[in-house]
Amino acid sequence: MAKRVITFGTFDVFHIGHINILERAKRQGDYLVVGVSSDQLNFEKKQRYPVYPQDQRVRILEALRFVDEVFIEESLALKPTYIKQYQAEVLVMGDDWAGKFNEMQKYCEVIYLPRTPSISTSEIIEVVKAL
Ligand code: C2G
Repeated sequence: MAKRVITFGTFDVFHIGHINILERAKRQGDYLVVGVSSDQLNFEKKQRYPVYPQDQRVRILEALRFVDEVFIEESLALKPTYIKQYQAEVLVMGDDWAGKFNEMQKYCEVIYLPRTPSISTSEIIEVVKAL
């Protein structure tokens, strides 16, 4: 049976760090499911709404050849539900989240991959604002 991998994120103002983590996440198995933070969840996490609305962030992710399925993540607390619903055997996150999802080891393997250095959505927003 295909090994299913799950990952989560906002993926706002899509950039090379997002490509790198998704490509490496896919290599942990055969089928990659991505949970995209809803606009509301992003507001709760970061006290601002994303630049790209959730429907556009979903469409960008769906267009990638190494992403097989995309859904909207409505709440951080629903991780166990999503892991079971999508039958994920592996959860992949960037290491800015290192240790934060160890509780999910009850449901699947949890892997933290190194972030791509020197790029983030927040930095891009600051650079563009300053132009
Ligand atoms: N990322 C990365 N390198 C970067 C920037 C981001 O590897 N330079 C990774 C993050 O570690 C994360 C993914 O890309 O695994 C998505 O990043 P964000 O959109 O910033 O995700 P975040 O808002 O942190 O949401 O339930 C968990 C959260 O929803 C994660």
